[in-house]
Amino acid sequence: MSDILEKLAKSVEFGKINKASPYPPNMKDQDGADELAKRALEEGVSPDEILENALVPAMAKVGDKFTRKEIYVPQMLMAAKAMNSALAHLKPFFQSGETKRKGKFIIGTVSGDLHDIGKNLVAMMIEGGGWEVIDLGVDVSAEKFLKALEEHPDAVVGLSALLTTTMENMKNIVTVIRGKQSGAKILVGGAPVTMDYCKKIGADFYSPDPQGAVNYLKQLTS
Ligand code: B1M
Repeated sequence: MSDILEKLAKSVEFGKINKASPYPPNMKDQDGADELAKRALEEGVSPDEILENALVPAMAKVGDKFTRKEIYVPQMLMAAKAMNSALAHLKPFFQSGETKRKGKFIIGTVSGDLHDIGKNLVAMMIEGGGWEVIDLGVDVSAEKFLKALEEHPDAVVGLSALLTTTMENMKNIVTVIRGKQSGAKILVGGAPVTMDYCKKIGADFYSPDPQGAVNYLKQLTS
């Protein structure tokens, strides 16, 4: 891995948001994820490379350390903030592309779940694929998804869940949507979700990553 990507990955892993941030104390006055992501792009590193070779593996390390109880929620939160400051620089690249909209896509993280980094990435890539994205945020109830769908009846719906507990809420959301809008297309994703689970709860498609979600939407319009 190049030096800059290595430094960027460390910034995310240890929650160093930007140079001004005093956290973590041993990285004081060093560039953080904000400056390093900007510089990597200026040096010609592609947004995909930054994401796949630095940001995503860094977050995986954070998760592993949390599992081993080497870090706790506050450190995980700082890592997420650092990741978001880097992602802000990548966003324009993922959103560029076609201006003519292919359709609408409603996305949200399901009720009880506050994780939004993966959901935001999916939203960015889908927007970059030419779709209008209606992002309902995190902790989104079945009623809120339904209301959005009533306002945008042709939209495809995307549900994200990161917890094994909140994944269960997907089932209720799919049932409520099917009860009122039986023809709606529902895509599900997030680390604990599988194709088997997707079938079990009656959703239409599961994608493990943003590209699979983009491909699914492409296939719907072709
Ligand atoms: Co949380 N957390 N967290 N957390 N957190 C996990 C998910 C966990 C696996 C960590 C661990 O134990 N190793 C664990 C879940 C265990 C489980 O249920 N099996 C966990 C836990 C336990 C918790 C709390 C319960 C901790 C506590 O309070 N004791 C708590 C729950 C809060 C809540 O939601 N109610 C909690 C809180 C938090 C923070 C708030 C501190 C923070 C989130 C900040 C934020 O999102 N703004 C956080 C973080 C950062 C993580 C980890 C470290 C990183 C998540 C992440 O952003 N990954 C995570 C461990 C891990 O993932 N390794 C962990 C990077 C992101 C790019 O990947 O989100 O998987 P991901 O998205 C991917 C794919 O899944 C897919 O595409 C994305 C890009 O490739 N995808 C879709 C996602 N949505 C999709 C939708 C689609 C298609 C694809 O279609 C619609």
